[in-house]
Amino acid sequence: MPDIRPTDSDCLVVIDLQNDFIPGGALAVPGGDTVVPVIDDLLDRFDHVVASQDWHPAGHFSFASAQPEVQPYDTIAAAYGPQTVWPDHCVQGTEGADFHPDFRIERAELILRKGYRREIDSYSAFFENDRETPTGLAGYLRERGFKRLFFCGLATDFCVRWSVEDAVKEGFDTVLIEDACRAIDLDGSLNAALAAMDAAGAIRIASSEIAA
Ligand code: VGL
Ligand code: ZN
Repeated sequence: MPDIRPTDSDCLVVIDLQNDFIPGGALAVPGGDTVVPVIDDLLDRFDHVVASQDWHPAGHFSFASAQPEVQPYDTIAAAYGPQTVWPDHCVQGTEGADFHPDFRIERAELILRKGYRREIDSYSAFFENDRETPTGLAGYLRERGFKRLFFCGLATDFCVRWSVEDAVKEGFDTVLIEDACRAIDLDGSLNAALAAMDAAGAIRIASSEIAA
């Protein structure tokens, strides 16, 4: 039964719904395309929407191609700790960095770009991977008066997970819309992500629980 009615203090946060994370893209998330219609439906149920956009300079240090002797999905030691290296993706200004053509980005009141510092990756939409450089999103959302954030998008086990955990830490009531996300799932990272989000205090719901 749909029992959640979004109000003016609720905001839908759409994480990285970009071409490179869709099958056919450079860092395809399996089934990533299937969330597009689910999220399209959600857009009509929220008065307020923000979107994040992964936005790397060419040669970003998180690209395997920028590191000697590593393959995509290996882990390297960054100055701030372990960092997975990825295929080149979401390079600023490229088609891969564009939003999926069926995502009505015009519904977003803010587009938050992240990952633009060459030496720091940023999974979370709130803090970069050094865990101390803020993106400014928490301040924006607080100033807008939002109390509860609903997360959807790609990928469940990386950018969605890290954003959800930071949202809880920043004091927001935090909800994961599980069927509006898909995971990369490296070595069990999806189950680890769900457990971590639960432990943090986020709640998980289905999109059908949100009233139209
Ligand atoms: C993401 C890996 C690298 C994501 C972004 O959006 O989950 N994952 N960059
Ligand atoms: Zn990235």
